[in-house]
Amino acid sequence: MLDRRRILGGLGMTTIATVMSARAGAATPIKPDDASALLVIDVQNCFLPGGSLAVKDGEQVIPVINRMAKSFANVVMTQDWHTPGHISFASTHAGKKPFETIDLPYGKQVLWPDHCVQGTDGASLSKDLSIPQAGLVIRKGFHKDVDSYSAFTEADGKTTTGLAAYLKARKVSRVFVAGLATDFCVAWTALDARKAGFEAYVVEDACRGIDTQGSLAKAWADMAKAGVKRIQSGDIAAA
Ligand code: VGL
Ligand code: ZN
Repeated sequence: MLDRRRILGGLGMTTIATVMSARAGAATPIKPDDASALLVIDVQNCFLPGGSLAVKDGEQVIPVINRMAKSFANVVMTQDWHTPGHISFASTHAGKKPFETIDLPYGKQVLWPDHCVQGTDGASLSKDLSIPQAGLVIRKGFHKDVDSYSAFTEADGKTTTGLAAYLKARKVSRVFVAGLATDFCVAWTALDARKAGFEAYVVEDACRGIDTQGSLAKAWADMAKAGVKRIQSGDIAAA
């Protein structure tokens, strides 16, 4: 027969407390409140199957995001929104191919296939998104000579999109980031959220990455270093 008192005595109080709090942590879902916002990044036709910059399995994020969004009163969506002949397009630079990089005044730029051109079907948000309460759609990347992966700040590192001020005016202090692509627009958004003083979570199963030249591993490492929390959609309390 097991002697419960002897087992507990052997473990010691600290061990028991640690085991219990670890269990409680795993079992306690995060409950989005009025100070929380979901940022749904670039779920646009160009990044979905058949699109010009299709992200592998990108469509799989949509049901996850739709489900998770029901738990959020505050939702902001973003839309990559480039001019024709945008500086981030390989086609703009003679002799350059997609996924090559060039040096621009603001830093290194990966060159992409033409994508998300203003007003085109490819730039439309997916018709399968179902987030009627979304309060703001923020467009980015519309300056011809500057890219903007981040929903907060353009790639020049200084031009703001206004998102931080909007969220602060709404008394939002923590953001949950989901969408496409993990290693570019999602990661840059989460990193800038930290720089702007927000608590930031990236919901891994609600994102998919492009992964070019080690970009996905680097993005997760940069995010960990910046204090971005990596969670799963199941960690958020269902509506
Ligand atoms: C994105 C590459 C170029 C993204 C946007 O949404 O992650 N990636 N433009
Ligand atoms: Zn883009």
